[in-house]
Amino acid sequence: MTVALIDSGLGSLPTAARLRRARPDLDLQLHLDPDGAPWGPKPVEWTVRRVVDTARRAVDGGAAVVVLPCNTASVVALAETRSALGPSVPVVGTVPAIKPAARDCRTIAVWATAATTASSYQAALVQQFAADADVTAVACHGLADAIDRGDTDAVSAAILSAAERTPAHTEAIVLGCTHYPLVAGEIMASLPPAVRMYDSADAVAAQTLRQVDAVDVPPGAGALSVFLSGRPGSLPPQALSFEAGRVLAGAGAD
Ligand code: DGN
Repeated sequence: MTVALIDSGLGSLPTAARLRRARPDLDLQLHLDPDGAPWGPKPVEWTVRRVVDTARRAVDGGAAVVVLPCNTASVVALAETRSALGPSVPVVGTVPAIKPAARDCRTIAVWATAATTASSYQAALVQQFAADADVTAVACHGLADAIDRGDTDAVSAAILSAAERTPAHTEAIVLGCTHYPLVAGEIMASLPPAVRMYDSADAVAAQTLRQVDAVDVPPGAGALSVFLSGRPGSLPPQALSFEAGRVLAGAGAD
């Protein structure tokens, strides 16, 4: 039995790195969708179908716990994925880390895909946990896709554009897309040094480990299986490095 992580591309790597560190024996399935990525600009119904179909395949392939280490997939498809898989398969979702940021800071910018920043889910999180804070949503057009493609110029341009739309007095930035920790250094360099950064990978990994214990996933051999949509040539270039262990190390995960 395995734990399946489903994202459009490389966004599952920070969470996979933390799971690996905590439980090196766990067998992991990584599902990447180079044919369908990016999910952010897709119609909601399309993303729901894509995520639910992938989750069903993961369970058919032996997944005992399914993780959506992807804010976009979670805000649009978490409820549907849970109801499609039924109560015996826990599904762990991801939401922008607005709650911990609002505990520490009063002015917050949430960097995320357009689908996440426009979602009622994010609005509800702000209402629930950051009603007293000044929260700015910054849609980072093309950033997740540029990270998947390893296009460093497009990554820099998207970060610059987002930094320009981040208010000058911002105290905390929430990385509300799981791809963004992979370029955390460049994001931090684009902002004043005092800005604090929050992401969801620790919380998602911790919740996944609780579910692994709850359904009693037996120890595995630490195998890592990567499932890709489309043709083998559609593998994102960084995933090749990841298979050689370099992206996990380079991502630093913390
Ligand atoms: N990693 C996904 C997220 O957290 O929203 C990005 C999804 C996409 O394809 N843009």
